[in-house]
Amino acid sequence: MKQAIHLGLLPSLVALIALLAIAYPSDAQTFNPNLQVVIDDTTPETASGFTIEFGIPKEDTMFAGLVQFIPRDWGIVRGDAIEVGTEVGELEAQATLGLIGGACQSALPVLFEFENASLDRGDTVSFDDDDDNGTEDFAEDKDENGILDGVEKYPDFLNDVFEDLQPIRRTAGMTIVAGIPVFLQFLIFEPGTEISDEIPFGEDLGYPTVTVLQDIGDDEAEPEPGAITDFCAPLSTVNVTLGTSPDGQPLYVTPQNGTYTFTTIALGQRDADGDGFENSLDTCPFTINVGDPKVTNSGDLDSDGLDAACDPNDDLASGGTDSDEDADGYLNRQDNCPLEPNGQAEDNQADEDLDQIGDACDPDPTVEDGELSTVKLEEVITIGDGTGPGGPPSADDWPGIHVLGEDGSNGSGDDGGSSSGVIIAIIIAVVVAVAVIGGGAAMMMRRREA
Ligand SMILES: [Ca+2]
Ligand SMILES: [Ca+2]
Ligand SMILES: [Ca+2]
Ligand SMILES: [Ca+2]
Repeated sequence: MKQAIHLGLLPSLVALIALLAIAYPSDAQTFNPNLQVVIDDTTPETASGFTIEFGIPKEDTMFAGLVQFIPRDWGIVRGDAIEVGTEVGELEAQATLGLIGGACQSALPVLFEFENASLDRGDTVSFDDDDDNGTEDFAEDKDENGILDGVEKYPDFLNDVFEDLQPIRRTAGMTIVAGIPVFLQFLIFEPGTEISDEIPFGEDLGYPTVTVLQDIGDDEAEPEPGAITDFCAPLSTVNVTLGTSPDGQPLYVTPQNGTYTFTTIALGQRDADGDGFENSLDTCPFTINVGDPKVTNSGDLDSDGLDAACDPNDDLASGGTDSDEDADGYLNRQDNCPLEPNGQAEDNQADEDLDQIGDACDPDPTVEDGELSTVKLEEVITIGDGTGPGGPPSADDWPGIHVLGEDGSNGSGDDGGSSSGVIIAIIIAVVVAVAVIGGGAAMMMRRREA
């Protein structure tokens, strides 16, 4: 009965799809994120917070990486001068997800409340459930002091991802999405710290702030099949950073009278066939899609999540519907090779070049397919009347404030020989947690030994 109804609709659907195909030949890939920075109080040398809004419009590819820079003369109170567990801000996001193989169009609001987190790289906590009690160790509060262990201790994978780089501040928060603890961190490094080949980390840009979502970037992390099968644009985020803690301690201090630039460098995900759908979203990464994976049943007559452009059987009448075409445990929309078995029993979604196309179906697994679009966004902020020469706030007046080059931990110029031969996969700033839960959807850049 149900099938008969579907069949009746077939001719009109085919006609509609043909029309759409004519109207929209192949959309070129676009990546035009937007940025807005608002300072709470622009009085010079005053404890003040700021709000950063970042968004990606619906028609764009999702971002692969995001690093925000705080101007180098800004006053940043060091994380080790702020009590661990102190409330320091929050992030509100509206994410777009694909659930259980459906179109990527489900809006999900997410809220993270952030605390100042430990910088002690020698006192670590695991991102796995090492003690086998059913909860990942970072998401527990073993000493019951009200502070999450991932805040109180340094997640061990950060030492693998960033090697010997010591952040000057770490902000962390957890929220639960679909029953899964999702951990979001911001790590602030000294200006000039070289974190990725893909991003110009010029010292003049200021303090790089790297967003770390879950344990993306950890070579040891294993993807798992899950209910969240896609993570795509549109995305909107509002990140509120407090200037003063609830008990009155300054956290950020405005610089002297002058003008300053907040910079964001965002990388758009790769789209091998240039059809406007990034590889992670595109079930046919090398063929222009018939439909739009952000629209229900578009270009997918048998509704199995696999676009007609590469579905070996997109025909309802002959029973083509198969939400896991290669029967490897990953639904088509989540599978980085929907037509080649590469599930947990095989190579478990291995993707050596991190282009979101699995090794099992990547024509050259060591050469990335598609370009990373790079966008540099700048927002000029006026402090005071903006006529002064600028400069940092006085360290004498603001205890605990970071002074450039003073701690020598990882300042510019000393990182040339410091990294080992290990390839560092670094993160991505995915503001919303769910990408990783989507399994195999790790979005990352990597740093190679020079
Ligand atoms: Ca395609
Ligand atoms: Ca299909
Ligand atoms: Ca597969
Ligand atoms: Ca690949």
